[in-house]
Amino acid sequence: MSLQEIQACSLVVAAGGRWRDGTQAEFLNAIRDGTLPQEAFQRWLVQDYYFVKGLTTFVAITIAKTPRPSQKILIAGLVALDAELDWFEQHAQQQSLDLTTAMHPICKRYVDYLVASAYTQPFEVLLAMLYGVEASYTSGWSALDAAGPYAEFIHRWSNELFVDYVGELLKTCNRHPHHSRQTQFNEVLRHECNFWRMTWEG
Ligand code: MP5
Repeated sequence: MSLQEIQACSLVVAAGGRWRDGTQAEFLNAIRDGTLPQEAFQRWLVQDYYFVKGLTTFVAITIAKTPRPSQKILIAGLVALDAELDWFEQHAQQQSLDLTTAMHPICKRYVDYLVASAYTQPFEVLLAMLYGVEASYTSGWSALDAAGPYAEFIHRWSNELFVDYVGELLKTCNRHPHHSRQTQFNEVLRHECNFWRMTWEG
Protein backbone atom coordinates (compact mmCIF):
# COMPACT_ATOMS: atom_id res chain seq x y z
CA MET A 1 0.00 0.00 0.00
CA SER A 2 1.32 3.45 -0.86
CA LEU A 3 1.62 6.46 1.41
CA GLN A 4 -1.12 8.12 -0.66
CA GLU A 5 -3.50 5.24 0.06
CA ILE A 6 -2.60 5.43 3.76
CA GLN A 7 -3.38 9.14 3.76
CA ALA A 8 -6.68 8.61 1.90
CA CYS A 9 -8.14 5.98 4.26
CA SER A 10 -11.47 6.69 5.96
CA LEU A 11 -9.95 7.21 9.43
CA VAL A 12 -7.66 9.94 8.09
CA VAL A 13 -10.36 11.57 5.96
CA ALA A 14 -12.83 11.62 8.87
CA ALA A 15 -10.20 13.19 11.13
CA GLY A 16 -10.25 16.32 8.92
CA GLY A 17 -7.98 19.13 10.13
CA ARG A 18 -6.79 17.03 13.06
CA TRP A 19 -4.75 14.96 10.63
CA ARG A 20 -2.88 18.03 9.41
CA ASP A 21 -2.35 19.25 12.98
CA GLY A 22 -0.91 15.88 14.01
CA THR A 23 1.41 15.47 11.05
CA GLN A 24 2.81 18.93 10.35
CA ALA A 25 5.15 20.59 12.80
CA GLU A 26 7.55 23.48 13.16
CA PHE A 27 10.11 20.92 14.29
CA LEU A 28 9.85 19.09 10.96
CA ASN A 29 9.85 22.35 8.98
CA ALA A 30 13.05 23.35 10.73
CA ILE A 31 14.69 20.04 9.80
CA ARG A 32 13.69 20.67 6.18
CA ASP A 33 15.03 24.23 6.29
CA GLY A 34 18.24 23.28 8.09
CA THR A 35 17.42 25.58 11.02
CA LEU A 36 16.68 23.11 13.80
CA PRO A 37 18.44 24.07 17.04
CA GLN A 38 20.53 21.20 18.44
CA GLU A 39 18.70 21.60 21.74
CA ALA A 40 15.34 20.83 20.09
CA PHE A 41 16.74 17.80 18.29
CA GLN A 42 18.17 16.39 21.49
CA ARG A 43 14.90 17.03 23.33
CA TRP A 44 13.08 15.13 20.60
CA LEU A 45 15.57 12.24 20.73
CA VAL A 46 15.21 11.73 24.48
CA GLN A 47 11.44 12.21 24.61
CA ASP A 48 10.81 10.03 21.57
CA TYR A 49 12.84 7.28 23.24
CA TYR A 50 10.57 7.53 26.27
CA PHE A 51 7.55 7.54 23.97
CA VAL A 52 8.70 4.37 22.18
CA LYS A 53 9.27 2.65 25.53
CA GLY A 54 5.66 3.46 26.40
CA LEU A 55 4.47 2.39 22.97
CA THR A 56 6.14 -0.99 23.58
CA THR A 57 3.87 -1.48 26.61
CA PHE A 58 0.85 -0.44 24.55
CA VAL A 59 1.69 -2.88 21.74
CA ALA A 60 2.40 -5.74 24.15
CA ILE A 61 -1.04 -5.39 25.75
CA THR A 62 -2.70 -4.97 22.36
CA ILE A 63 -1.07 -8.22 21.21
CA ALA A 64 -2.52 -9.99 24.24
CA LYS A 65 -6.03 -8.82 23.29
CA THR A 66 -5.84 -9.36 19.52
CA PRO A 67 -6.95 -12.69 17.99
CA ARG A 68 -4.83 -14.57 15.50
CA PRO A 69 -3.98 -14.13 12.68
CA SER A 70 -4.12 -10.35 13.15
CA GLN A 71 -1.67 -10.71 16.03
CA LYS A 72 1.15 -11.53 13.59
CA ILE A 73 1.78 -8.01 12.32
CA LEU A 74 1.74 -6.69 15.89
CA ILE A 75 4.31 -9.24 17.06
CA ALA A 76 6.58 -8.26 14.16
CA GLY A 77 6.03 -4.62 15.16
CA LEU A 78 7.00 -5.37 18.76
CA VAL A 79 10.29 -6.94 17.65
CA ALA A 80 10.97 -3.83 15.55
CA LEU A 81 10.29 -1.65 18.60
CA ASP A 82 12.95 -3.54 20.56
CA ALA A 83 15.49 -2.87 17.79
CA GLU A 84 14.37 0.75 17.67
CA LEU A 85 15.01 1.21 21.39
CA ASP A 86 18.59 -0.07 20.82
CA TRP A 87 18.92 2.43 17.97
CA PHE A 88 17.76 5.32 20.18
CA GLU A 89 20.15 4.23 22.94
CA GLN A 90 23.09 4.23 20.51
CA HIS A 91 22.24 7.71 19.26
CA ALA A 92 21.80 9.00 22.80
CA GLN A 93 25.17 7.56 23.78
CA GLN A 94 26.90 9.12 20.75
CA GLN A 95 25.49 12.50 21.78
CA SER A 96 26.14 11.96 25.50
CA LEU A 97 22.44 12.31 26.32
CA ASP A 98 21.10 11.13 29.64
CA LEU A 99 18.18 8.72 29.17
CA THR A 100 17.32 8.68 32.86
CA THR A 101 15.97 12.23 33.07
CA ALA A 102 12.28 12.94 33.67
CA MET A 103 9.72 12.38 30.98
CA HIS A 104 8.27 15.68 29.76
CA PRO A 105 4.67 16.07 31.06
CA ILE A 106 3.36 16.22 27.45
CA CYS A 107 5.10 12.96 26.58
CA LYS A 108 3.91 11.40 29.83
CA ARG A 109 0.31 12.40 29.12
CA TYR A 110 0.51 10.72 25.71
CA VAL A 111 2.07 7.53 27.07
CA ASP A 112 -0.35 7.40 30.02
CA TYR A 113 -3.24 7.75 27.59
CA LEU A 114 -1.93 4.89 25.44
CA VAL A 115 -1.30 2.53 28.35
CA ALA A 116 -4.62 3.30 30.07
CA SER A 117 -6.40 2.72 26.75
CA ALA A 118 -4.57 -0.55 26.24
CA TYR A 119 -6.16 -1.86 29.43
CA THR A 120 -9.62 -0.44 28.88
CA GLN A 121 -10.38 -0.29 25.14
CA PRO A 122 -11.37 -3.21 22.89
CA PHE A 123 -8.64 -4.49 20.60
CA GLU A 124 -10.35 -3.07 17.49
CA VAL A 125 -10.01 0.43 18.91
CA LEU A 126 -6.40 -0.25 19.94
CA LEU A 127 -5.60 -1.27 16.35
CA ALA A 128 -6.96 2.04 15.07
CA MET A 129 -4.93 3.91 17.69
CA LEU A 130 -1.72 2.12 16.73
CA TYR A 131 -2.45 2.87 13.12
CA GLY A 132 -2.86 6.54 14.09
CA VAL A 133 0.50 6.56 15.89
CA GLU A 134 2.37 4.99 12.98
CA ALA A 135 0.53 6.55 10.03
CA SER A 136 0.90 10.06 11.42
CA TYR A 137 4.62 9.58 12.03
CA THR A 138 5.32 8.19 8.58
CA SER A 139 3.31 11.02 7.01
CA GLY A 140 5.12 13.70 8.96
CA TRP A 141 8.62 12.44 8.21
CA SER A 142 7.84 11.46 4.60
CA ALA A 143 7.16 15.10 3.77
CA LEU A 144 10.94 15.64 4.05
CA ASP A 145 13.72 14.62 1.65
CA ALA A 146 15.96 12.02 3.28
CA ALA A 147 19.07 14.18 2.87
CA GLY A 148 21.25 16.36 5.06
CA PRO A 149 22.35 15.80 8.66
CA TYR A 150 19.04 14.19 9.67
CA ALA A 151 18.75 11.84 6.67
CA GLU A 152 18.99 8.72 8.85
CA PHE A 153 16.09 9.91 11.01
CA ILE A 154 13.91 10.90 8.07
CA HIS A 155 14.61 7.60 6.35
CA ARG A 156 13.68 5.59 9.43
CA TRP A 157 10.00 6.60 9.19
CA SER A 158 9.73 7.17 5.43
CA ASN A 159 11.39 4.06 4.00
CA GLU A 160 9.42 1.60 1.90
CA LEU A 161 9.45 -1.21 4.47
CA PHE A 162 8.07 1.07 7.14
CA VAL A 163 5.31 2.32 4.81
CA ASP A 164 4.51 -1.34 4.01
CA TYR A 165 4.19 -2.06 7.73
CA VAL A 166 1.79 0.87 8.18
CA GLY A 167 -0.21 -0.38 5.16
CA GLU A 168 -0.48 -3.83 6.78
CA LEU A 169 -1.70 -2.18 9.98
CA LEU A 170 -4.41 -0.42 7.97
CA LYS A 171 -5.53 -3.70 6.38
CA THR A 172 -5.68 -5.23 9.85
CA CYS A 173 -7.79 -2.30 11.09
CA ASN A 174 -10.11 -2.68 8.14
CA ARG A 175 -10.71 -6.33 9.06
CA HIS A 176 -11.80 -5.24 12.55
CA PRO A 177 -14.01 -2.13 12.41
CA HIS A 178 -15.48 -0.66 15.59
CA HIS A 179 -18.07 2.10 16.12
CA SER A 180 -15.94 4.10 18.60
CA ARG A 181 -12.54 3.88 16.97
CA GLN A 182 -12.64 7.25 15.22
CA THR A 183 -12.81 9.13 18.54
CA GLN A 184 -9.62 7.45 19.79
CA PHE A 185 -7.88 7.82 16.44
CA ASN A 186 -8.59 11.56 16.67
CA GLU A 187 -7.32 11.62 20.24
CA VAL A 188 -4.02 10.07 19.11
CA LEU A 189 -3.67 12.88 16.58
CA ARG A 190 -4.28 15.46 19.30
CA HIS A 191 -1.45 13.93 21.35
CA GLU A 192 0.80 13.83 18.27
CA CYS A 193 0.18 17.55 17.74
CA ASN A 194 1.05 18.30 21.39
CA PHE A 195 4.14 16.10 21.23
CA TRP A 196 5.49 17.95 18.19
CA ARG A 197 4.81 21.31 19.81
CA MET A 198 6.72 20.15 22.90
CA THR A 199 9.75 19.11 20.81
CA TRP A 200 9.86 22.63 19.39
CA GLU A 201 8.92 24.77 22.39
CA GLY A 202 10.31 22.71 25.26
C1 MP5 B 1 6.01 7.40 16.69
C2 MP5 B 1 7.09 7.88 17.43
C3 MP5 B 1 6.14 6.20 15.78
N1 MP5 B 1 8.31 7.30 17.38
N2 MP5 B 1 6.92 9.00 18.21
C4 MP5 B 1 5.73 9.58 18.26
C5 MP5 B 1 5.57 10.78 19.14
N3 MP5 B 1 4.69 9.15 17.56
C6 MP5 B 1 4.82 8.07 16.77
O1 MP5 B 1 6.39 5.04 16.50
P1 MP5 B 1 7.60 4.07 16.04
O2 MP5 B 1 7.52 2.92 16.95
O3 MP5 B 1 8.87 4.85 16.22
O4 MP5 B 1 7.35 3.72 14.62
